[in-house]
Amino acid sequence: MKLLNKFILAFSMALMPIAAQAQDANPAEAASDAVAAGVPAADTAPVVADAAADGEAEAALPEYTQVDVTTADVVGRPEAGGIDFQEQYTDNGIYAKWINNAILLPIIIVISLFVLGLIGWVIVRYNRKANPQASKTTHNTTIEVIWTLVPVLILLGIAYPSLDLLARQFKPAPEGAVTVKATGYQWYWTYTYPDHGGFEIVSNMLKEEKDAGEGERFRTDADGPDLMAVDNRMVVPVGVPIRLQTTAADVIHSFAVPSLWYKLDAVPGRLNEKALTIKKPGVYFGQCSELCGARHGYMPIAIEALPPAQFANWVKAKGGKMPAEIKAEQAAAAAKAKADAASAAAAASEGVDAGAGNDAAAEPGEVDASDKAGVQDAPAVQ
Ligand SMILES: [Cu+2]
Repeated sequence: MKLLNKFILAFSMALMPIAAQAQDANPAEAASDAVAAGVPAADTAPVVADAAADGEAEAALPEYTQVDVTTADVVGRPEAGGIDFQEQYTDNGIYAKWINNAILLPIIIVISLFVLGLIGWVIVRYNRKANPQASKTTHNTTIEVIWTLVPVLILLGIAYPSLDLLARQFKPAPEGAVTVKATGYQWYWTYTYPDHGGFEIVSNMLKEEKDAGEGERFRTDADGPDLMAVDNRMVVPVGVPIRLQTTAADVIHSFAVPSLWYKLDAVPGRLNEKALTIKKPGVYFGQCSELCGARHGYMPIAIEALPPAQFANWVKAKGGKMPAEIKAEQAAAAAKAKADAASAAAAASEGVDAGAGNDAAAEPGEVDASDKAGVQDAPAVQ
């Protein structure tokens, strides 16, 4: 039953990617609308990374500096001569790599060797010289049942984990996940942080020293490998769910970071979204993976995953605010607005005559009825 449910879920999601991924064009706007509509700020403001906003942790940290990839643990980057998937740093990535290495590769190898063996056997045993009198046999029920059933079982064995993986990848980010919006441009990325005051990071590939102009910043080994290092990395907290959204401003790009098992098209006019939680601090490199024009190969992605307290430090350095601060400000503003409204109402009621008391006692339904009557009367007067 659980299997059947997963099948149905995965198939229906695979068939309806547009519906599954359609999002509010601007989540920040939606959030502020909700606040304006009187929804308590706590319901809309993300809270997961709040721990990071604690004053003591922040104060103890030095000013943010970009992680040096020559001294930090090297994670999330391609290796020379590598043939396997990159080491994975998300749950889905680890699961997917396990499916490949523990299920798909053994099945592929066994089937290939089996078919190779059959071909070899036929070549040696049944060539014209070794077997001059060919058999006239055309049917063998047992073999036919086996060669139908065995492939069906193999396919089912592959289908279960792969549909399971598909369903896991479609799982939306939990409430309170940190939202980051990556926008593809010809040919660079920008990263917006709607939960942290909506500031934006522009991320360009770093030039090599020989190509850089006078006084221009160029790549060093501390920034990352050639063609992968960027001037401003996308910084996110480690171990915290991230709602990573992609869109584009001009043509279709694709946001792909192999070691995070993340690849999602960035389509103009559409907001795609996929959740991820990075398991280890470090710098993760990726590239645009949709042919997007002349410099498609020169718009790399570099994600820096920091412990939450350091992430808060970075947010502060970029002029942003942590959700807890924003929530506190919104609560203060709402309280002030309420107090203002109350004092205004008090001032207004002082000027109202004694008859107002009767109106206030009327049932809401009666008020409506009299209002409607008033509206209907109006055209008759004209
Ligand atoms: Cu691109």
